[in-house]
Amino acid sequence: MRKIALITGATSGIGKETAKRLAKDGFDLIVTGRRKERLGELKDEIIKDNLHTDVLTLSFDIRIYSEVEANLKGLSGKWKNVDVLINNAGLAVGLNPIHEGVREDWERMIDTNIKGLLYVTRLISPQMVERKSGHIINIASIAGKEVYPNGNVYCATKHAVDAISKGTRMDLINYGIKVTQICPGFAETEFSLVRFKGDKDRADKVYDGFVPLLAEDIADAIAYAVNAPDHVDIQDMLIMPKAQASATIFHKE
Ligand code: NDP
Ligand code: 8X3
Repeated sequence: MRKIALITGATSGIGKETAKRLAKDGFDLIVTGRRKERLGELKDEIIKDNLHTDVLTLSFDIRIYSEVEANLKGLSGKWKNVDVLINNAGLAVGLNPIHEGVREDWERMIDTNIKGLLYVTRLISPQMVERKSGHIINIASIAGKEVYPNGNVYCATKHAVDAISKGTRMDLINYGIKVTQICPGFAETEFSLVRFKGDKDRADKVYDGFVPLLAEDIADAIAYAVNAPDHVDIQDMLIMPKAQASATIFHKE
């Protein structure tokens, strides 16, 4: 039987490339995000390249529990049994010192990166527990390993993901469920455009002078963890561009 992967935040970047990659690896897919049109385009693209792939698109805001619940509790038929959950939806908004922080930015990050991830995990994990099988992959960050200047609240949300990944692994170990955390360094996606609220010049400058990761590089890592033998759990992967040594140390040409 074909396995099912649910990927949050599949309208762009890492989530989108992961959907395309897992379709090639034989998964049927549930892809989510707010931008409905993009989900439709992704579905068309995947089906065009992988005729046998079944794709379900669900458009909702991960911050709003009632929307998450309506979409995920309503899953029916084969879609109820998600084999792999990839908690990828997330964002940074702003890059300010704490005393100049914008409350709405903090709330967007906390509500998306922590609460949204928890909502989805809470709704999807019980059927994994019941079936004693499943794999949860959380996309954290180098920002969940280190704190950098002005990263305060974003780093806090990714440190929270780190704690949630460890706690989830402990809580689900007796049910045969694997938990993987993937921690990328700088990857060129829409991440910086979102962080700098649509300021493309500022976003592009982030990647000046070095070769950043591509979304495909992280999709490859996710596929490696997903396709590992049953007895192997890839628990935590830190993946950086060659030119990045830490959250703040880069070799730029
Ligand atoms: P993108 O901005 O390209 O993609 C983010 C995805 O998250 C989009 O599909 C977006 O969908 C979704 N999303 C954001 N907010 C919501 C929401 N409220 N409800 C539903 N979906 C939402 O960035 P990346 O691909 O880079 O980011 C993916 C993950 O990787 C994030 O968790 C990020 O923190 C993490 N990461 C990224 C790094 C990087 O350098 N790029 C490095 C380390 C970690 P939509 O807007 O359609 O809702
Ligand atoms: C995204 C990478 O270093 O901007 O999580 O936080 S960083």
